[in-house]
Amino acid sequence: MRLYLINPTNPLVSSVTAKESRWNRYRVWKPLSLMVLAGLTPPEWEVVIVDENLGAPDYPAMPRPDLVGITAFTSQAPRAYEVAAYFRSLGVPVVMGGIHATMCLEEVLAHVDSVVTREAEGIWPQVLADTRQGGLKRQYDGGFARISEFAPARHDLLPTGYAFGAIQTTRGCPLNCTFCSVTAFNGAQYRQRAIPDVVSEFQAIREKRILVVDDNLIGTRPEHIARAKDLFRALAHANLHKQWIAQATINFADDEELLTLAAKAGCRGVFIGFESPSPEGLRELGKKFNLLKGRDFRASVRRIQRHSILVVGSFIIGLDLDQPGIGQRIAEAASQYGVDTLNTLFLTPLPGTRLWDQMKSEDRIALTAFPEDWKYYTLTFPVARYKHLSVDRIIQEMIACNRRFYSLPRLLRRVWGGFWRRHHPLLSLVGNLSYRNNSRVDCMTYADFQRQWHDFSSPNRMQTQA
Ligand code: B12
Ligand code: SF4
Repeated sequence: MRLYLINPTNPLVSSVTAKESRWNRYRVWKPLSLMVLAGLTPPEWEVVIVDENLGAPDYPAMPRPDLVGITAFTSQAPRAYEVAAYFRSLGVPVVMGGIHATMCLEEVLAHVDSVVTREAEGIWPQVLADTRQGGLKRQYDGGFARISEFAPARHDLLPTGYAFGAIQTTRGCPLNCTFCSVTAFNGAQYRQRAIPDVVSEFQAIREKRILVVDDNLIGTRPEHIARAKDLFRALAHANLHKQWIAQATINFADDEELLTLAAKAGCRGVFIGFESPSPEGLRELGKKFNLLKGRDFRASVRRIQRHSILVVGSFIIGLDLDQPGIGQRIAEAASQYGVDTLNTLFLTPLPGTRLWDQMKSEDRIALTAFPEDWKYYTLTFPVARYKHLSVDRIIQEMIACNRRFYSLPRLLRRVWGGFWRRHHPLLSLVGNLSYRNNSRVDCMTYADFQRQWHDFSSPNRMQTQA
């Protein structure tokens, strides 16, 4: 039995990044979901993982599979449906799973033979058994997996050449920010894998650098932090010589022992969502966790950096309270906090989020010709109608934000500061140049997007309910 597991590209993202940027963002990260599915697949199946971010293969030249499994974030859905249509035209059954399939079940069912909602661990062997017996069902629900019983991902199935390997150590987030899909998709309960399993999977990863994909590696409660410390101790003890980056909330900075252990375990960078420069903005986004009284973001960032851990700060433009000038304000706030690199995104209603429900009820979702328009749901296009910012204005704000933060004098000052404080100046330089370059490529993409904007708003364009 032959199984193809496919990560579809987003042509919009990859056509820009592959052709014009040396730092193709989506080539560096491995599709962990498919490696996990492969790990859950019994040995009688021959598994091939296809990551279209490396270039779509010549499918007709490949041997005919018995089953195709496709994963997709929302922004990948249009291409996912093209791939599904091709294999279905050959009579090969196609099953789709992942976040988009879960949040837009009806739409996805119209394009594939079978859909697996939520997490696959508990149900994938059943899907494969049903396929073998010719009884594939239209719909399966995996629910929330018992994370303590994870099978290790198949890290051997993708070619080398990615900048980062990938691993997951926890799932779920209790915070449920308005714009984020994680609580709706993975649940509010923070679930942690057994530490020895994580260490041995770390060991199995060939890449020297690893992305820990957890939405919040350290969690929010004292027992989560205690577990994170145990994990870091175990990783340091195993002496793996791996460097890794992760996502965490700002409380990462609050515990010196945690930071020391993280650095010893190989942590080199952390991605932190600051989201908005103002407390009102944080309240609007439901990110109350960042509102802790007396929090000094600059001091917190410095404490992390003192352990030679770089900080990537993430912000969002397009909140209801954001007025013209917000781009500059974000750049200033990020500089003031002292983050090493800044990643600013447009507020985007993703299906299944609280923000989606709110904007939908207020008729503020602008790009609604689905599934085609999903390709713009990358958080790098303004797909909604924002309260105080027209489409041209919000794009200007984004450009102003990046121009200011990544201006050469600021960039050099940051990198020099890092050099002085000895926290990985080379990494900081590469990160800054990469973001600076990407933001220039984005300007060209915005120009195309703006040219097409009047078509987007045309009443003749098909409106499809998600
Ligand atoms: C790592 C990550 C990335 C990596 C992706 C690497 C890769 N190629 O997979 C990078 C950094 C590239 C990335 C990019 C983006 N990401 Co991202 N990312 C994540 C993150 C943090 C973890 C995903 C992960 O690897 N999980 C571990 C695996 C094991 O879990 P999983 O993918 O959910 O897979 C399980 C199930 O879903 C299911 N499953 C999945 N696929 C399939 C397929 C089949 C056939 C079956 C049966 C089951 C199945 O089985 C798996 C095991 O249970 C998630 C947050 C999250 N918790 O999901 C956000 C998340 C997926 N990203 C998100 C977004 C918005 C993006 C971007 C669009 C925007 C951005 N700038 O971040 C871009 C995508 C651009 C594009 N290509 O179009 C959103 C997606 C929401 C949505 N509705 O699409 C999420 C949920 C975060 C959020 N805040 O809401 N991301
Ligand atoms: S943005 Fe981060 S903290 Fe907020 S719900 Fe998503 S994963 Fe949790």
